[in-house]
Amino acid sequence: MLNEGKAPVEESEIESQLAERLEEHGQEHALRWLPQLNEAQRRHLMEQLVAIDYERLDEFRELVQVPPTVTSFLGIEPAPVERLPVTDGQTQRDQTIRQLGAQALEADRVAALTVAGGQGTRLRYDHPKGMYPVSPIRGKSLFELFAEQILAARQRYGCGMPWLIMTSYTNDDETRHFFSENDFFGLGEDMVHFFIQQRNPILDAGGRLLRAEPDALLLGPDGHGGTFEALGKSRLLDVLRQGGWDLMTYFQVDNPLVTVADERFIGHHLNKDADFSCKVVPKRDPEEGLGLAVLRGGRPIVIEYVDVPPPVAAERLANGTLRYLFGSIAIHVMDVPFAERLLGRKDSLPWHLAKKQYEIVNEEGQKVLSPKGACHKFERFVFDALAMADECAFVEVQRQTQFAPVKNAEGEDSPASARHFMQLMWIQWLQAAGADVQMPKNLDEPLIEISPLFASTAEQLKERIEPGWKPSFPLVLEP
Ligand code: UD2
Repeated sequence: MLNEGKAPVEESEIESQLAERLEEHGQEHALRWLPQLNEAQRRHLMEQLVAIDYERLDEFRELVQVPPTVTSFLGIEPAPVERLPVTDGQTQRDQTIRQLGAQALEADRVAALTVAGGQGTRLRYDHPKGMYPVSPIRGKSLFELFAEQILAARQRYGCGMPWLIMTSYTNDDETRHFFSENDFFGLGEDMVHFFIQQRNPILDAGGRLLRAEPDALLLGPDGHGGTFEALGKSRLLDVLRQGGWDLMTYFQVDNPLVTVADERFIGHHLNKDADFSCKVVPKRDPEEGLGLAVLRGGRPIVIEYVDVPPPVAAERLANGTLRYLFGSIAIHVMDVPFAERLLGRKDSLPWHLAKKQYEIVNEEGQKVLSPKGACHKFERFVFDALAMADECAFVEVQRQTQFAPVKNAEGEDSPASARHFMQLMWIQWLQAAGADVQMPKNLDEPLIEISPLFASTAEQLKERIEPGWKPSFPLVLEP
């Protein structure tokens, strides 16, 4: 929301207008910061203050003062989901639908989009999360694994598949450097497009601006829902349209199991003539941190888990299954024209407020830790776009072959658990392909790694190995 990148304004003009603007928007306290600074610092802070989108700041101040009401569950029901096929009839229908997806890939309609602007605080890794060396034997980074999937899709479908990567102000330089150091993993520099998400001021409980440094505002990325605005600003939607890519396959940087070119998922999206679709899995337990796939007033939406009252999340049907069973694993297909339509709407995505703790600069100019929950951060969620979609397909996928996010340093959803599930999946692929393999007792040791360039799915592995083959471990399959 800072108008960064705008033409510089004359300094005298800035000074004369700034005080007035700050007062008008309840931020006069910021004027007291300026005399404490040297000339260069003063200029830096003034530039940031001038660049604020004050209309949006007013919106945030209002949200701090009158927080949005708790999500009501009246009129909310579980959403219909395209389930995994079980019967022969369903499997046949699924095959036909997969064809639709394969045709779209062959027609070079699909671009990949990764959101990688998050701060990755929980992982305690001091670099962009995509650089994390996650694969069990080769130690390939998340970015490299995705790049190999894209290369594999290009080879398989004869398509161009560009890759759009959303970064943030804090990790953009390092991310770009990583790609250029690795020669863009063979994807071609011109087919990897980085775009930076916007950042918003973080406010105190009175709706007032805060500082992270004596001469810098406390700012935070605007959430993955910022994808649309950032795509618009970067003009990448034009690049997609001109190249004939009218579908985007969207995934988070934290999930090494994602299938980037998923024929079945893309097929369901097209079969339903959807604008925005969503992969879902049955929730592990009521507390699992997945947004719920529901209908509100008959329209599909995702409600973030923090907004679901625990008794609602825990409701069960007579047969014992959770009433709100399906959670979003944050993998989507969206139409490029839909993203363009969203950009044109003033009322696009709502803001969500998170109350957090940050290191801030106090009125005396000292760095202190704010009280817990005292800093108000504003984010948008990409799945809120569903409310503006005409059609949506919620598509069930198998958790263990699609979702093993790297979020925490240890325990559940950590690099160790992701490696465990990657190895589990590859062994199951081998078994499904007819290899003579027992499930090892311990999947926490490095045992197996299959490059996406060798096979990106179980079906592709089946094409590559002989039934009855007895591999020895550790096993690395790569081209
Ligand atoms: C997200 C979903 C949750 C579930 C889960 C699955 C939200 C609000 N919740 O939870 O419903 O699907 O994922 O793993 O999304 N990111 C940015 N810019 C930002 C913030 C995040 O690019 O400003 C990216 C981030 O790099 C990561 C992804 O978005 O790839 C998810 O962010 P998160 O870790 O904050 O989401 P989480 O785990 O709370």
